Amino acid sequence: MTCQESGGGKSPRELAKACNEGRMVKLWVGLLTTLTILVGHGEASACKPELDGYVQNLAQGRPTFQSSVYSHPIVGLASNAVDGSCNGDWYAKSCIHTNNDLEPWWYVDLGDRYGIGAVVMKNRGDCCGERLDGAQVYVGNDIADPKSNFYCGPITDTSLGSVNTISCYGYEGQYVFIIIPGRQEYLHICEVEVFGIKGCPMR
Ligand SMILES: [Ca+2]
Repeated sequence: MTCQESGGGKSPRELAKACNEGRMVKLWVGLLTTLTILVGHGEASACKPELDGYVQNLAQGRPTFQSSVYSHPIVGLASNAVDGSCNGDWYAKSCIHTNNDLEPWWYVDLGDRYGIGAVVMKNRGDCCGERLDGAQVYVGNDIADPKSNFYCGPITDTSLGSVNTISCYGYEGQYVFIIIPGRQEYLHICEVEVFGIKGCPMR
């Protein structure tokens, strides 16, 4: 239900209330579904295969960018994190990899503004999972200063092949950023899935 569809002679205040209530239900259904699904460490194509066909992964196939590309025969392009493969093996050529940058970053352009319920991240499974320690997820519309956007939360599980689900509480944005703040580090991620809805902004 959009703001317009929920009209019917309601005042702007009533409209906003109805819209937000409708969006809250949708967001919480999606979010709770995401959060309650068991974390998988396998090599399924989707990081959350149970969500296929239920909620759309907004990130898959969208334009992506990162602070640098690691020089290696296997090329860790930014797009590898939205290629639809959750394979955590670097040698499967489906992970991103930056250089040892100061505060390395990656982001995806969703093409439009969405209320983001959750971001799912697949860590590398064959090596070096601890490099994601302290990585942060942001959502918003400012690509010039990513850390000025809404801070969803940190990566908490850096074990090999881990799948982290970070809630963004329905905050609206076109871009989802992943940053390792405050140190020099390699950033590698094997897949990022973004779940949310389009509609009137919550914030
Ligand atoms: Ca991938």
